[in-house]
Amino acid sequence: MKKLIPFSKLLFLIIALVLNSCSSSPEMKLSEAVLFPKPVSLIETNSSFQLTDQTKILVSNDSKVLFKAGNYLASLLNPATGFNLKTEIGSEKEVTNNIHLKISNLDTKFGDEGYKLRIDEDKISLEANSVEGIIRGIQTIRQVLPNEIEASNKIEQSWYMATGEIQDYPDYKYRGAMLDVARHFFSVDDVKRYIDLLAAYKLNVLHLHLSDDQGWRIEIKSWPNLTAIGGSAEVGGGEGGFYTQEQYKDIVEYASDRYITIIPEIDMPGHTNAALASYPELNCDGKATQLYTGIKVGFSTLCTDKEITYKFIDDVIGELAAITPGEYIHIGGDESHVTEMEDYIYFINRAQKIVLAHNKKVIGWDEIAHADLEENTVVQFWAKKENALKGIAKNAKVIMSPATKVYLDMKYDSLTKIGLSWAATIELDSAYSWTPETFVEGITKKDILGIESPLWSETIETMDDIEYMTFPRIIGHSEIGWTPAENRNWEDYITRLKKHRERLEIMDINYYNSNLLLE
Ligand code: TNX
Repeated sequence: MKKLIPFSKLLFLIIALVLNSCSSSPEMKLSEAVLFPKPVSLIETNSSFQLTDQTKILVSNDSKVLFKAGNYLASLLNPATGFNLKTEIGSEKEVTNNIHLKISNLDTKFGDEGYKLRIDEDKISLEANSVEGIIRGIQTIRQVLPNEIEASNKIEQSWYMATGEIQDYPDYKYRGAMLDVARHFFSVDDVKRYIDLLAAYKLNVLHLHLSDDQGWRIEIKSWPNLTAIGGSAEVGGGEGGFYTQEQYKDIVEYASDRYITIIPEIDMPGHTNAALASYPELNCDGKATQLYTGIKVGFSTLCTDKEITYKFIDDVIGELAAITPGEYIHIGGDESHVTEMEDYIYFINRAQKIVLAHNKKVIGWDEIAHADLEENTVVQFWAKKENALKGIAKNAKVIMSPATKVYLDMKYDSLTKIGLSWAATIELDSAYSWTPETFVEGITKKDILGIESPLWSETIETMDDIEYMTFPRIIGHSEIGWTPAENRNWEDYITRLKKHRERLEIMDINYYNSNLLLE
């Protein structure tokens, strides 16, 4: 007969096992955390830290911005954990079980956005040269936690993080996305959600394309018809809309709390039908145009030889500069097919001077390289490499937005229901497999400010559409901007992205479920 273990002994054994598993830290591997963008270096120490309702977020001095960063971290952790984590001022030595955020003097290679994240069994320390780096590191803390941390409602589970150390800093200092709110208008809440999604992948710029042929989307108090008339249309005949200056400031502040800079664009001298329909005097023939709801490009132009045009630009840029803390204003300059080259150059030269007079620097699409470029003017490469090279020859830095790789409005393949395909269809592998500093012969790393992924909205009508075209391609773009080329490869990327799908689902992102994710 088999010898049975007495019930009391068995009970004791079970209790001992349970107690043991509670008190000691389970072994976990930091290298198994799915991190986007991939960090520069990672060392694992094979244990774990447990986030509990007793964990404190500590900031070492009473810097207001650091305290705010602590509250931002708490706001990311509290919904799913159901905890009520708070930021406190104190030293990490006082207590265990804390997440300590600290400004320190890291090596210059960390710059403003780099960070050092050390996860031990009993505490976490996140250090950076500036709060910007703390905000970037907070995104890594998020990703080291279980996927469920992204849930908007409380989930009953333990919150372990693998221990180790991550040292991380970006390859390029400008890592942006652009949203076209002119062809279709998107609400303040949609823009805020977009900002949150960009922040999670350490992007630091949101360029808002605020005017085009189909709509004018920002209140300009000295030219009220821009929004009263020009704001009332959009592609397909919808009602359009615009941001009041107060709403715009709210967006700017929301972005700035996540250390994302808003770069506003007023496209000129082409792509201006909404303005031309609002004010007859901006037209060479003195007659207002009709509002436009189609998707053709290149048919409109401001009248470049009327003085009122420059008064108009000065007023618009003046009001916009006053509510834009970022250093850049984007003046468009693309596809001005009905402006004579001579007039175009004259116009772009004057427009740059106006922006400078309002203490901002200029960004323009690559065509502006035909003009004389002011010191610090940046050329955004999207189509013609000759233009980008011309800009570089004139001492400009370049933002890399090659339409064939980063245009988020391009279809994934011929079956994609929304989007365009004039430049290419862009599957996940194509979007990921390129390198800014080798993409165009003659454009080298020192010429490049960074990369930006534009989402044009001719066919994009809802937040679901925005998410579908943006995700997951932008995750790849974020990695191209952050992670040095020698640390990136497609196989490793797609393997991590497959594992990341569950998190995208919990984040409720309407992403494109490519066949490449299913194999
Ligand atoms: C070209 S990219 C444009 C936009 C369109 C886009 C559609 C650029 C500077 N101009 O006006 O929306 O193609 O993909």
